[in-house]
Amino acid sequence: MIDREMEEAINRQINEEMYSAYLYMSMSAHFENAGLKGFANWMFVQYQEEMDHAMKFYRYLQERGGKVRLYEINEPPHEWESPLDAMEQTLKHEQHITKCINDLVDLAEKLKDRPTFNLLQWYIDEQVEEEANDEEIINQLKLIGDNGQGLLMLDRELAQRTYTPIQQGE
Ligand code: OFO
Repeated sequence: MIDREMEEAINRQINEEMYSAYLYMSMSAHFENAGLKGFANWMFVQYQEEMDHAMKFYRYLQERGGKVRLYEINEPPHEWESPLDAMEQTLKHEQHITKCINDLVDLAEKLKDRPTFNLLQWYIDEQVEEEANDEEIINQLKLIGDNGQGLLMLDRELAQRTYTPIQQGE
């Protein structure tokens, strides 16, 4: 049976992941309206991955005999000044999520909760990958500057991203 303090912290993290999903779905809609279908696709895949992150915690909590509580999800922004602005906000948000995961690791250590500590290793790796992906796109956007042709090429590249569901127990 999972410790109550950890149960509450994971429920809060489910909410963080749901907000992440909401944020990226909002960005996807924004890019769709802006005619950048590749960026819209990339963000939609990101939205799907965030739902997986939430569900991985959700299932884990149930496996450990915890009670899932779903809290209210904050309203995300609807507009961004430019693709660079949206990607910089994405990176900033992911850095916040990394901090949340690190705090959960600290709590797992404090409570000597080894199963949760193990689970969190997956999220730590995922955060490294997410921040690196965002940084790569930000660097490309900075190189592109206001070159419309370059932006369209990047948009085409981002259209290639596909969603691979995470396996349970992965
Ligand atoms: Fe973007 O990693 Fe979950 O929130």
